[in-house]
Amino acid sequence: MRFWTVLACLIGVASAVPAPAANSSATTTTLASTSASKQSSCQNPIVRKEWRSLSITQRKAYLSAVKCLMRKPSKADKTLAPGARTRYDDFNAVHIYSSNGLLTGTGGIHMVGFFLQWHRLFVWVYEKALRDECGYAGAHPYWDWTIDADSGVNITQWPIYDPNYGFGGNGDYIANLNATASWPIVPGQTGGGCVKDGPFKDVMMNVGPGESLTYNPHCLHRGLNPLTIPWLKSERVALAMAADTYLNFDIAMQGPQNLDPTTAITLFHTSGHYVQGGDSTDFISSSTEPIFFLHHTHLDKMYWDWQMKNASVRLTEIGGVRIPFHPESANVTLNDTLNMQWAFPTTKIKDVMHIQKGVLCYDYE
Ligand SMILES: [Cu+2]
Repeated sequence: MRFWTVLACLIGVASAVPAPAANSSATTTTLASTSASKQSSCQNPIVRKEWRSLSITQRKAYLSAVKCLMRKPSKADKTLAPGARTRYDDFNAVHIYSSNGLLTGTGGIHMVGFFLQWHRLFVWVYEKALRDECGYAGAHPYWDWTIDADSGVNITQWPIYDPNYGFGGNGDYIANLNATASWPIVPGQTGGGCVKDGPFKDVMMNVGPGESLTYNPHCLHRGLNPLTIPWLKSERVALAMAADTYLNFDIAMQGPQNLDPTTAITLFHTSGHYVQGGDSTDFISSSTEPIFFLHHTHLDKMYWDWQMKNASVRLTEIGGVRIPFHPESANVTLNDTLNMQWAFPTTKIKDVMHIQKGVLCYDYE
């Protein structure tokens, strides 16, 4: 019920709240141009592959690099993220910190025109940490959930949830999730408790739930949700890929500005989070779930594929609101900036529009 109330409230007050001239993500620093000019040429882009195209050895190497981030000490700005203890917490905290403002409709990185570009850069920075700090030699994998959704295979048997070669499966069944969860629970979750097997069974997440950045060690919660599967089928992606403008593509990915809670689950950005259930359903701290990064890499691949269908237009096409649920707020431009807080220099949107130019250097298989 809270989602309904919160969303109804923020839509209700939308027109009464003056849109700030620029939000925190529109702050420029000279670091941005420094980092952009550093990578002026991209000769050997690393190639991102679908999770099951990785060999078992490569999957294990990826998973142990993620666990390495969960052991390495935090480098986060402790005034902003006092609860962060590990490098994984740092990334979770960047997402939590940057998501602030969604519930009040005052800012953040969701339901805004730069949602896709912010998450594109975020995955890049995470991929860099896996490679530079944890010895991962590969590119970041993506999870194409359409393969699983189209297959008809029982969700508990999906390779991504494999206990030995994947992220592990469901959490313990919790009867009354609504009473304890940090985010309103959509129907259909089959678990909700701590993950019981796989590499993340005993890990501790120290920030979240919701907007909390204080020290709060907790397990990774999951509740696999088969009711999300119809929204993850390839026919849904095909509809998005047929979008004629950036705005329509963006709406197909994350929803319209008058997003209704009952339709949120029918949009595959949301359903790709909700299918894991548990922490993944938390709009603010969904990054507690390590699959977050494979889901968002998949969204980025779709965005790239869509851009390449009409590159001369779509490599510079941008738009959408700067402030969530504020249709009257200024439109996003290529000179607006993406703020990764302490994790990466502030970067202009135009420097992440091409995945082999500006600050980025990767490709998709
Ligand atoms: Cu996000």
